[in-house]
This record gives sequence, structure tokens and C-alpha cells, in this order.
Amino acid sequence: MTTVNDAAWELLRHHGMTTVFGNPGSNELPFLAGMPEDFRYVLGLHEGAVLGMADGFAQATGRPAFVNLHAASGSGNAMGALTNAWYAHTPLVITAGQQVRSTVGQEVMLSNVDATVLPRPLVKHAAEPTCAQDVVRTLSQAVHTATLDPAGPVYVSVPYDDWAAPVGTDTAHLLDRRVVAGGAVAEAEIARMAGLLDAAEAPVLVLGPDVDSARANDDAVVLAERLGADVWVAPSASRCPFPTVHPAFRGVLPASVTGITERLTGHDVVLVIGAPVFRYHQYDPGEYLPAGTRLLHVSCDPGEAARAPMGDAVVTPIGPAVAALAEAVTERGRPARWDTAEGADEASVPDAGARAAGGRLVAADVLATIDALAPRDAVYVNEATSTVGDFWANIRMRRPGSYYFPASGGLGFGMPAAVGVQLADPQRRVIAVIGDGSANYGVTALWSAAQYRIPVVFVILNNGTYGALRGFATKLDALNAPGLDVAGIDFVALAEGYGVPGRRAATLEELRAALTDALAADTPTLIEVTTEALAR
Ligand code: TPP
Repeated sequence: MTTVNDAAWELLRHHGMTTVFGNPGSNELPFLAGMPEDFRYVLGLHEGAVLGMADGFAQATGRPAFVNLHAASGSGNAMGALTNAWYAHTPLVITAGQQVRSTVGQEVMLSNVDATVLPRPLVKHAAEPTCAQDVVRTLSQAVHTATLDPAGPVYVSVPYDDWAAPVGTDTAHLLDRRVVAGGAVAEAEIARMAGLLDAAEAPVLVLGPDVDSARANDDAVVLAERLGADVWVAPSASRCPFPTVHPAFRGVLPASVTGITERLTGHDVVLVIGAPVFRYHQYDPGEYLPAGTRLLHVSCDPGEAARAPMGDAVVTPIGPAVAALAEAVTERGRPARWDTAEGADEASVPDAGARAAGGRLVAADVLATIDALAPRDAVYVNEATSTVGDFWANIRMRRPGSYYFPASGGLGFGMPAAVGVQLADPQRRVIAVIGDGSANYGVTALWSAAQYRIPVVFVILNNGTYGALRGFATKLDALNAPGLDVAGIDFVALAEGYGVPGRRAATLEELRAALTDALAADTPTLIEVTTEALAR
């Protein structure tokens, strides 16, 4: 007899989802007991880390990842991480074990009461199959829903007595279907946008994370070059959609209304691709756009397009749209200002003696040192919040899939996501730059890195404080707010405790030595650097 369990694994295999990110409980054991040998289980010690690893893995592979959590409590622990997956458009199939079907109504221990309500509004769809024979179809629906544009997380709760039940007769069809979006680009709209760009005197591009997820980076370069347009990365950047060494690259837009308007002044047409318009952070009211500037928006997400406060939007798959735009616009030639742009592909190695007052290192110097030593195709996961500007100013990124940052700003993504990205892409080295505050939300990922020998280089910038909040406390006139310092944490000891070799670097020379060794190792390593509290 083929059971629901047999058929579920078969379905996952059919979709290439042979890695299970999970943290188990009693409700999940009957499912997991049937796991075939060609699958691998990646255990995370906290569900935030489980989801973060899966998020990094799915973003780096561009394929849906499979997650298995424990009932309501495990799902609840993962909710913070789910905010990031939701805003990153990460395809995830998240399953949670439910109590025995006939007992859920009594609310016996570990019942997931109102299971489909629990993860909303951070999932595209949430379901609990109405009977055992609908479990596999529900999982199939989850995979397709998670993957179709805009991609995102889907949640499925499964009563654990369903797994042993005989499978329905129609399951075979599920292994024989393809569900794809037509993928057609909105041609008339692309032609209209190309016409507006051609007629513009000073167009500018603003590129967002979905350009990188669609791997449209190279076409974005062609588009910028043909238009002779400078390129900004959309605010609150969670990925790097454009090579930062290209002379057209201007940096990341600030996450405030007035900051953006200031940067866009002088441009008559702004084309935003693959990002919300805009993901502001600090409230700084003002004019959304410079007077007379027109904004065009290309998005794969109808919600994102509809909720923007300005601009003409077209909802269309990003990859083909960027390619079509690059072809449709008229070549203008390379602007002279690009030739005078700073030689962005030359490393500047900071002076080995450089140090801020008090013996702490300056984060910018630490980042420049990392950049000088890292492989050219290194992948970065960044979760050091007060030094994001320093990061983009010092780290050169050239290839698609080079940068990941929590898309909703929810901390706890960095360390686990780094593990997931490295697992997905063993050919490229992952360097995780993590603040001492942020590290604590996802620190258990060190254990998974150690156990599965996933060779991430974790660099902890230990400034003893929640630096970004110190900045906000000044802006918000809230200097008396308590709870902003996190002194007294020994990350080398923590790393060793989780099985990851740790090392402290107090000078740039020590950092260089530690990084050189870490990059040569085939195991994870952690380097703790004491940095200045205020970013410069
Ligand atoms: N809790 C979660 C889950 N997410 C958050 N974004 C915050 C709290 C609020 N928060 C934003 S930045 C920050 C905090 C606590 C400080 C992070 O400190 P650290 O990682 O040391 O980086 P630094 O700002 O010092 O560079």
C-alpha cells in the first residue's frame, strides 16, 4: 500500500526539494520517519534559524525550499524570520505537524488551533487538508503557489495520523503536471516606457532585489549602458542587483522621502525595476519626487505596484522585461562622467595601523580589509545595521547573487541565511558580516554550520551596542530610551561552544591573518572584531 507519506516524499523529490530544513517535535516524527535516503535533513536549533537557513537557501538557488516546523510553537518561533521571507519574495513551503485529526477540537497538547490563521498575513496561502487523501495535492498546490510570481512562503499544517493513511488514487497526476506563468512581457507597455526613456533628457535607473532574484543583472547593465543612465539601488536593499564596480553605480538610495527626492533631483524620468516604490524607513515627510519628474515602475508583484503612492506601474515578469527594455531603448552612448568615476575596481587597503580612539577598529577599515582579501566572487550576507553605508562603500560586488540582507529588517536572518546560501552555493565563499546585537537573534545557526561543515566565514562587528538604534534615538529625540547596549558578550566563546573555531582580531593585521586562515579553511570560522560604536 502506498501511504500519504510515501507519496509526499515522491512529490518533493519530483520538485527537486530534497533538503528539509527543520526542527522536530512529536507531531512531526511520523512524517520524518519516512524520509528516504536521497533526502537530507538540516537541523536548526531554533525555528528562526531554520527559516533563515531555508530563506538563504531558496534565495540563492532561486528554487522553493522545504521547511518542517513543530506545531504552533515552532511556527510562532519562525514568524519573525517569516517577515523577511515575505518581503524577499522567497518561495518556501513551510509544513507544521498537527495533532491527530480527531483530537484537535479538544485542544489536546500541541494542537495547532486555527492553524491556517496563525501564519497570516506573512504567507501567500495557508491550508490544512480536509482529509488525509488531500495532503499530497495540498502540498503540490503549496509548491506551485510558492513559486509563481510574486514568489513567497506558503504554510501547510498536517495532522500526523494522515501520513500512514492510504494515498488517494489520483496522486499520480500531481507528478505529471507543470504549472508555469506565461511569462509574457507586457510588450505595449515596454514600448511605451522605452519611448518615455528615449524622450527623457536625464533618465535614471533604480534597481531592486527582484532584479537579482530574476538574474537580470547583466541585462540591467546593458539597459544602463544603452541609456547612459546612472543606477541607484532601491532603498533598504536586500540584494545587489547591479555590479558595484560599474561606473554607472551610484550607491543605495537612502530610505527617506526627502533623501530620495534629493538624490533624484535633476532626472526627468526615473525607472524603478524589481523593488517597491519605495521601502522608506525613517519618517521624513516631504515631496515624493522632484517637481516635474516622472516615475515608471516595473514590478512582478501586483500588491507592490498597487500600493505605491506614485508613478505608472506595469506588472510583468522582471527578467524578460529588463531584457526587452534593454533592447527597446535607443543607444545614447557612454556619458563622459563615467570615465571620471572613481576606479571602483581597485582595492584600497586600509593602513594596518588605523584605529579609532579607544583602541577600537573603524568598521569601514574592517570592511575594506575584508574586501581586499575576499575572493572576487565572494557572497556576502550583511546584518550589521549601523554600518550598511560603510558596507556598500567598501565591498565590491560583481556577480549576481552576491548580497543578502534581511528584507523586512527583522534581525536573526544573517547568520542562518549565510549557512543556507553557502549550502546552496558551495563554489562561492560566503562571508557573513554580523553586528553583535544582530548575532544573538540567530546565533544557533553556528551549530548547524559546525555540524554540517558549512564553511561560512562569520565576522562579528562587536561595538557593544545597538548602533542603529543609537542613531535613531538621536533622530527621534529619544536619547533616554533604555536597553540600547549589549556589552559583555564573548563571541569567540559562544562560537567555540557551538563547535565553530573562533578568533579575536584587535588590529587590522590580526584581522588580515585571521581572514586569510578562515578563507583557507574548509570549516566555518568566526572572527570577532572590536569596532567603534558609532559608524562614520
Ligand atoms: N528585533 C528584531 C527581530 N529586529 C529588529 N530590527 C530589531 C529588534 C530592532 N533593531 C534594529 S537595528 C538593531 C535593533 C535591535 C541593532 C542591531 O545591532 P547590531 O547588530 O549590533 O548592529 P549595529 O547597529 O550596532 O551596527
